[in-house]
Amino acid sequence: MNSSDSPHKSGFVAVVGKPNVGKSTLVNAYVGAKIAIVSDKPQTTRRVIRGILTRPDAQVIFVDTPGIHKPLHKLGSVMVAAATHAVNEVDVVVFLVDGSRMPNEEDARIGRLLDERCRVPVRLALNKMDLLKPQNVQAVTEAYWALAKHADWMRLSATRGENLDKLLDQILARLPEGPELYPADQVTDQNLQAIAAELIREQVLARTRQEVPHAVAVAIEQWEDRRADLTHISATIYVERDSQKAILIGAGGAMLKEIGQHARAEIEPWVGHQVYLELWIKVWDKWRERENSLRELGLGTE
Ligand SMILES: Nc1nc2c(ncn2[C@@H]2O[C@H](COP(=O)(O)OP(=O)(O)OP(=O)(O)O)[C@@H](O)[C@H]2O)c(=O)[nH]1
Ligand SMILES: [Mg+2]
Repeated sequence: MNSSDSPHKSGFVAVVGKPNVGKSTLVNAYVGAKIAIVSDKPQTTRRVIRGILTRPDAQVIFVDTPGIHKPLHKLGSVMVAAATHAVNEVDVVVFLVDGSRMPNEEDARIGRLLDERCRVPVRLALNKMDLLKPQNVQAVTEAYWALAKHADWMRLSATRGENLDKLLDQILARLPEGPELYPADQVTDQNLQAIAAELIREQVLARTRQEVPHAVAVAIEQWEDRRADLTHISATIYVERDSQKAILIGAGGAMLKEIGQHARAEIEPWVGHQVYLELWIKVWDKWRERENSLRELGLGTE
């Protein structure tokens, strides 16, 4: 029920920016659940994912997007195209930047892209303010503001939850009146299998470096409710080379075991009961370069 007299609002908000600035962290914070995986590696998010915030007076559908970057392979091109497309499918765009450091050419390019292509209101959000040194506040703020002059701006910290309420107020001010578009208890548009695959990939990302995180994809092969309180999940982790497979297996299988244990603990609350997780690792040469492999892994253009 709406406690005030103001009309109920609903709409879509795309969060865009370069990789690793905290887009998924921000969406998760608003939704109150990990609907998008997070890592300290760039290009973690590969697909557009919706995260739904339902309150008595409004439903805000956040659209988390892959970081916009200069793509080096087919997967990268698909990711950037999806993010770019998202800015015109929404009511408001949040241009998220790493406000703890000065902008670079990637931020400037996204600023130009929004200027040229985006026809909806843009909110500039300077994330990671917890890392910003007081003496740099003015220079950093001015440098970003120069990239998005027409946008209202806000400094915030997605990890600490600082100023998220203020940014949300700015967003709500630009959302249209409208009814709930999703059931009030739904937090994302992804199905359980997609969430599970991502939670497995998150555990891989947390434990690998350099090229390995980028070379990993996860596919759910089997999902079987063996008892009312037990689901059996079998998943394949794809990598591009034998050397990467060896890293993921680890000495005596220790790495794979650790990935499985942590992923299972993350998946179980989503499933609502006990999960038996079986993981396989397969080499799929150059899967990121090919249209058919991307399609098969659910990363194609659709
Ligand atoms: N200190 C600090 N770290 C943050 C903040 N927000 C996000 N991070 C960290 O920044 C890193 C990247 O976060 P993500 O949410 O995965 O970034 P993203 O923009 O979704 O990245 P891509 O999906 O690769 O485009 C993670 O290590 C987060 O914990 C913040 O407000 N402060
Ligand atoms: Mg992300």
